[in-house]
Amino acid sequence: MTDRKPPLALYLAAPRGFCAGVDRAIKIVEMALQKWGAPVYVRHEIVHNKYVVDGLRAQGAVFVEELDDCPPDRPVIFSAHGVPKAVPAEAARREMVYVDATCPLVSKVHIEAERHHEQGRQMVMIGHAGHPETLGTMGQLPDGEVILVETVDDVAGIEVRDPDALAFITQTTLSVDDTAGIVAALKARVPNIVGPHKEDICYATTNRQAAVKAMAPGCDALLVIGAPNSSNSKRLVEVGAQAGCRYAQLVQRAADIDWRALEGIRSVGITAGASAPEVLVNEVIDAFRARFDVTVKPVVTAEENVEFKVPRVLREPA
Ligand code: 0JX
Ligand code: SF4
Repeated sequence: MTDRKPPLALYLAAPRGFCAGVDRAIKIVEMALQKWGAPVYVRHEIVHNKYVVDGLRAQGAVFVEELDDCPPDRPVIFSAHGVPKAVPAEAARREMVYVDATCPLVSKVHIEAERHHEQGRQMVMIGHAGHPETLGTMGQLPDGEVILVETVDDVAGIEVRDPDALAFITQTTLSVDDTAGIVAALKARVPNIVGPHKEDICYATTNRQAAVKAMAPGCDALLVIGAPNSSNSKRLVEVGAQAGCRYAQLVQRAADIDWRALEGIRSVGITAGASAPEVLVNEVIDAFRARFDVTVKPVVTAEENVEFKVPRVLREPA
């Protein structure tokens, strides 16, 4: 009887984990806690990750879903996913101190939507119903002005006011391939539809999916570190499965790993969604090292050097 561990090639995706928008949003909460002290309120999870949220909560952040759940005399921060226009408007009406941590790449889509609307175009948004980013982006325009499309099949059912005055925008965290199919269906149905060059999927989403695509076919299993409510993380699992990995799973932390399902594997791919911190990646790698003789093999498909400025001083609205 030998206690030698079985060999395992551990493919580690790069880029993975935090994107520039997540980094900025978390820093904004930390700066707010420093400036104003606890409690600082945050409308919705600042990013979709329990470890991050629990850490900020321990420092005095209070996470709520609606402005109504915030006292008027404490600062409130809006999450990285963006908010409908009515939210900052209501905060201003209540004379609350607020800071908007919406990712600049989400704000860019908000501006696109407004521009199309001003130019008289009806809007289609490709996104997931009920997701905070979709609610926030659709909420930039008056009710009923944006038609939500989630699938290729939805395209046939949309009611177009004027086929020469239609535009589309997208959520930033969608599957690149699935979205290309929906955009193609929209263009086939309404040839004069206008929109971005491809879609509004951000660099971080695109790069993380490309890394997964590169490694998935050669992996017996793929683990994506991320939360069940994290759109970009869930898309990485789908991309891995579509790219040919037979066992692709989302795990929040090492404790979630189903080791029985991984019995006999010779290779595993590891990546992390844009809201999952590197400390959790290391935790998962350590859990594999405890059970296998691990050789880490980085799979680098892009280099990222995007950084978004964090306001040096968090200002109160005038
Ligand atoms: O659910 P999402 O992927 O939109 O959000 P998450 O997991 O918090 O990721 C970072 C924020 C992304 C905004 O676009
Ligand atoms: Fe911004 Fe993209 Fe990160 Fe979302 S995933 S916060 S859009 S950089």
